[in-house]
Parts: sequence; C-alpha cells; structure tokens
Amino acid sequence: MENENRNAQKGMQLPNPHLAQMTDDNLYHFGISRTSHDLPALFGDVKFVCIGGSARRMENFAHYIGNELGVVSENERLPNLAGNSDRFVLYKAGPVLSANHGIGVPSMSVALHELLKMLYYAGSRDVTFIRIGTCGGIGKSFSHAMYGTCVSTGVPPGSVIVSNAAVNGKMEHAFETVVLAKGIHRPIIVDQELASEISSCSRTEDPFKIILGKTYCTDDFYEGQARTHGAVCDISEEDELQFVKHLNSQGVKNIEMESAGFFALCHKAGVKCSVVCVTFIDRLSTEDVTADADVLSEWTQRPQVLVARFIKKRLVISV
Ligand code: R2B
Repeated sequence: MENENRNAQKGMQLPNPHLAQMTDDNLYHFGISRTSHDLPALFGDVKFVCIGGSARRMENFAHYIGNELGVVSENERLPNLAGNSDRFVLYKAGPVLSANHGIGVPSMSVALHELLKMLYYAGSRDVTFIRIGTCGGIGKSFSHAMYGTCVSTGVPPGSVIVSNAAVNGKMEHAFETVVLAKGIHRPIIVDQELASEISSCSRTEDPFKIILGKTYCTDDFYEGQARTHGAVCDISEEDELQFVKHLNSQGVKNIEMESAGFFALCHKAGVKCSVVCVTFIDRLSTEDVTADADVLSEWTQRPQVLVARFIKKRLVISV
C-alpha cells in the first residue's frame, strides 16, 4: 500500500511486517524504547512532527511553537525527552514534536525511522511531518550567453523556500539508497496541496519572500554542492558557476542535504510531509556563508514563523 493518505483516518500503519512480531523496540538514537516509555500516553496526541538539523534550533522551535499555541509559558523550559541519548533531541509542545536530525540524509533517515515508529507505537493519527531547515539559495539576475541575456528568479538570502519538487544529486526525481548491497530507487513525491497551504500562510507585511520551488538535494556540502573551498577539489571556479547557473536554468531555487530522502521515506511510510527552508546565501554570488550570527539567527526564525502559522491554522487557533 503506497498511498499517502493511508494514515489519515486510522492509527499510523507502517509498511514493515516485522514490527508486528516485536514485543519491544529500542529507538536507540532517541534513548526511548517501547517498554521503557508509555508511548501512547506520551505521544498519542501528536499531530505535527517538525524536524531540522540543529539541536538548539529545534529546542528553540519547541518553545516558540509552545508559546504560540499557549501550551508553554514564557519562562517554562521543556524537558529533552531524548535525554538518555546524545544523538538527537526531542521536545513536545502540545500536539507538536520537535526533533533534530543532524546533517544529511543518512543522519536524517535514522531519526525519521525512529520517529515514525515512535508514533506508530503511540497510535498517533493523521500526523504531518515538516522539515524546517536552512539551505543555499539560487536566484539573482545574471547574464550569460548560454542561458540568454538576463535571467531573474529573485531569491535574496533570507528567503523562505517551500519545496514543490526535489531532485537528488544527479538531478533525478528519485531517492537512491542501498539495501542488501544493491541500489534501490524510491520516488520523491511532494504533496503539492500541503506545500501550497504552507506557503499561503505568508502575509503581505512579511519582510521576506516565501517561494514555492524546486530543491536540489546533495550528499555533501562542499564538492557535492559544487563548492571549490573544501579540503579537496577537482573543479574550477568556472565549473562551479556554470553548474549553479545550470541549476538555476532548471528551476532549482535552493540546495540542501535532506529533502530527497525525507520526501521518499515519508511517502513510503504513508505520511504527509513538507520541506520549508530559509536561504543563507545566493550561490550565484558566493559559496561562503558570511552573514553575521544575529542576521542568521533572525533568518532562521522565518520558516518557524511560517510553519507556526500553518500549525495554528490547522488547529483552528486564531493567527
Ligand atoms: C543545510 O544546512 C546543513 C549544512 O550546513 C545541511 O543539513 C543542510 O541541508
């Protein structure tokens, strides 16, 4: 059964027949097991799982969304529910879980497998997963003979991109992984309705752009994203520029390292999901993140603000 709506009406069902035979399950990287914790009591009411790379950012998000929903008071500190492990953090604010996933698909997919099972054992229903992340953007005006005189796609740093498509490092709409030493491909399916609903939570007074666009997902921050300042490099600056321009010509608005695996695994598991990221740089201008810490911190809150509006809208809380 590969239908995204499979989990909408009944408790979450996962496409793994082995789980039904297991009397315990150690969600090792969160330090939580099926028998050590009362998962239905702890997580049965969860409706949204928000994940992002950094532990501190996701701790901050938990407090922010908790304040917005009125379930966490201003000075309250939420406990890290994954305190038995130092791999990931996990916070709960009302019906929202907030966890970090580290950098890249391998780390993210470990977190996602365990979060999916946590909610499956908890009997949670109709859960939406959202990755709230950071990324590089592509989209300044530029002129180049190969691509016409002037192309303008306007993605200034600090823009929020809601992915309406994602491609892997080879620019394919498939996530490639290895099982039993063989490469398998899983489709990258993006829920267009959900992406539109989230992006429509923009407001005219927002001091930043919210853009629906295609995301390029890579396995590396340096060579994988055509940067020339990694520890090793076999490409020229001209190769880098041409490649970034090529991505731009293919409609790519941002570059990050998790979306392909996230969309593919959520689709396979039958849960709805979306990816909402803020751009830290314009790759047509630079490859280095140079904005100062205060600016980056303000930009980091932008996808959180958008996602919080979406969650409040879904929960029918006045926004
Ligand atoms: C964006 O930022 C991280 C790399 O710095 C990575 O997790 C990503 O996708």
